[in-house]
Amino acid sequence: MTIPPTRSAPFYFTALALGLSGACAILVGCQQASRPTSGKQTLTLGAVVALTGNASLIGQDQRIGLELAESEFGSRPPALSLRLEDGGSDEQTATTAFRRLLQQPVVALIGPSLSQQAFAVNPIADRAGVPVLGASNTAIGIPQIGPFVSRISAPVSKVAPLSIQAAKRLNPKLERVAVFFAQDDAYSTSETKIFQKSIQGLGLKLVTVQRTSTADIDFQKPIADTLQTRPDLIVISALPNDGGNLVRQLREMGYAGLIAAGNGMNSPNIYSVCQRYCDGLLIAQAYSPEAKTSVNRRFVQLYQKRHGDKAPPQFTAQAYAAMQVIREALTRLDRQESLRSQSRNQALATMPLPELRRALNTILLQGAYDTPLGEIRFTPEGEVIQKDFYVARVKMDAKGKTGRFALLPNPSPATP
Ligand code: 1QQ
Repeated sequence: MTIPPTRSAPFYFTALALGLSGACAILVGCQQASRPTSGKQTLTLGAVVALTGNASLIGQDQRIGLELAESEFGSRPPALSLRLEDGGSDEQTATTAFRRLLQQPVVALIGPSLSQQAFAVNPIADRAGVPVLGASNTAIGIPQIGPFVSRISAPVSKVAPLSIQAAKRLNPKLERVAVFFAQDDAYSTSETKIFQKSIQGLGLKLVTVQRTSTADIDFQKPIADTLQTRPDLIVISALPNDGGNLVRQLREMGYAGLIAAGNGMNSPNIYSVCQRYCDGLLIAQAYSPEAKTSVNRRFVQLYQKRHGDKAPPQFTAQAYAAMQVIREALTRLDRQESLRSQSRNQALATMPLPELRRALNTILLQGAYDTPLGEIRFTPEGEVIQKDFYVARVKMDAKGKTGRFALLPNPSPATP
């Protein structure tokens, strides 16, 4: 089974018109009024990922993970079909996508790709009582948006310090650190605080902090200013296009020291932006393709069947894990409801949708999940609890066309 391609607006409005008797301007309100059930044996899960704009290089990885998860888990009872919407890379496009999906009888939502978008759109789903599971939102404060918001993407506080520690191990003489961050992006502003805290915590000297924008493509001036401060490490929090261009221009302008990038550049799709200059980048990871669990082996096998012998990227694994978590929570809920109602099937299909969403949110946060990311649990607030993190160093091929995220030896344990 494949994910239906991103649908155009007319598709959703037609589906909506066919699926509902009577026009409801805000469907969520109608659902609460009439308490409809999902009505079908197949439940619907919505997902909003960046398929256009700056973050689309990340969204492409996420889409693959969702497609693999749907083919692996979609048809297991209770069957789950995925509606994927392009959330773009800005708040407005994500809002439109969320509103479209909330007009469907979705049991939950995955996404949107960016924290910047999540802070804008997750409150809409939260108010409607629809669970939202973030698959790539890492800024501090995401689970605190509301009781229906959780995430499987580990926060910057757990992941970002690891690449600074790795840089220090690679160059023990490291002293002077320059920081760049995109000041108009919530993840970047959140991550840079953690980076700066770890830089100072390790006794390193913060020689300059440069504020950029996710829309920037030319960094000559901030780079020239930075090089005068003679850094031995440059640390970047930005999205793939601006971050990739920054890395390329740093090298073109003669910087030869270490570069650590944050989660915004955590995709092999950056190769087309920074090309051979991506080589050597340090990026901490919330996923290891090398993890020896049977769940991860199965995931890697599914990925490689479609994508050759490449290693699946972190965002693909997180998107897959997000759908797996929702799938398993629904299965547990189905079992619980079947026992309670003593009916063998359709227990969830006959449940009023608002109740189903509420029960799903509750049971989802209570479970433990054996995913390709390792064992995942949640705090009652919806923050992910994950054990293992890693640091990769990008190795480009001689032509600078392709490369790989090579995990550094001695994976670092999570900071407490
Ligand atoms: C966030 C992120 C992005 C860089 C991933 C898509 O971590 O916005 O929270």
